[in-house]
Amino acid sequence: MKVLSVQDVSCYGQCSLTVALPILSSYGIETVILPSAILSTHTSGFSNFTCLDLTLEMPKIINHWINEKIQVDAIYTGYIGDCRQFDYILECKNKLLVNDGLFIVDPAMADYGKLYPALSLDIVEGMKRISSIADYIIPNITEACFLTNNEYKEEYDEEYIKKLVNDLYKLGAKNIILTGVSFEKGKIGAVYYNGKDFISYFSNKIVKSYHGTGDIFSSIIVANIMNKVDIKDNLKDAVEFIIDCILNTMDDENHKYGVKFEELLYKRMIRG
Ligand code: PXL
Repeated sequence: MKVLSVQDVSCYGQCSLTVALPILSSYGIETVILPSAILSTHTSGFSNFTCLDLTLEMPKIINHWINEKIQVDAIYTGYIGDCRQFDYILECKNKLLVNDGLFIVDPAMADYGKLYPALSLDIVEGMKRISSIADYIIPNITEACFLTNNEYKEEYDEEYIKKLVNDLYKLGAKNIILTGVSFEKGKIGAVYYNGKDFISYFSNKIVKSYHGTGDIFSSIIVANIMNKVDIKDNLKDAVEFIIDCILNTMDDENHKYGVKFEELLYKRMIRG
């Protein structure tokens, strides 16, 4: 089983490809990567980060793979810093994905009501384009609002969340997993919608947030989809793992840029 992941390499900072690779591997999935850029760190909470954009390398890599007749069972996209790359993502979908392959989009572009610092609104248009033809999308509430032109709210009810997932469904995405949802004080989780079933999983909220947890969440969701895990168990696995990661990190004052997920993956592996 092969998954092609298209997102950046943030060399330091535990997000995007440096979390997708180990997590997908630990779930037994061969991971092919198309790096969109190489950054010294991620862009939230670090200043003066370097960034080498890899847009011009993308067609060369894709053409080589086409010549080698390389095919993948799914494409999983994340943070994209340059809107020219959406055409290359679509080329991957058209030329590298097996016939019944899955196209999975994490429109990683925003949180807490705002776009990430290095991004502009043309990225939102590109994310709309690829989300509209996705088999699965995995946005947080802010990203869902950007994709559907809904107002971002910190306080909301179930109707608001149902409208968001329904608007995402109307946009064209076949399966929606909305993250960071909370209907009750002290609880947080994720909801799933496919045009008919509305499924959710909630756990105890820890009042601390870390960068990169969205990427860890999506990587687990993708890995479980590939392993044909039932959606309710999939939501539970991803939500509980993120909570464990935060608990495992929050006492370490020197570790603020991401979560310490590696020790937990290792513990899962030795427990079998
Ligand atoms: O985790 C999302 C992400 C990925 N890659 C880079 C980022 C961010 C969020 O800010 O800056 C480079």
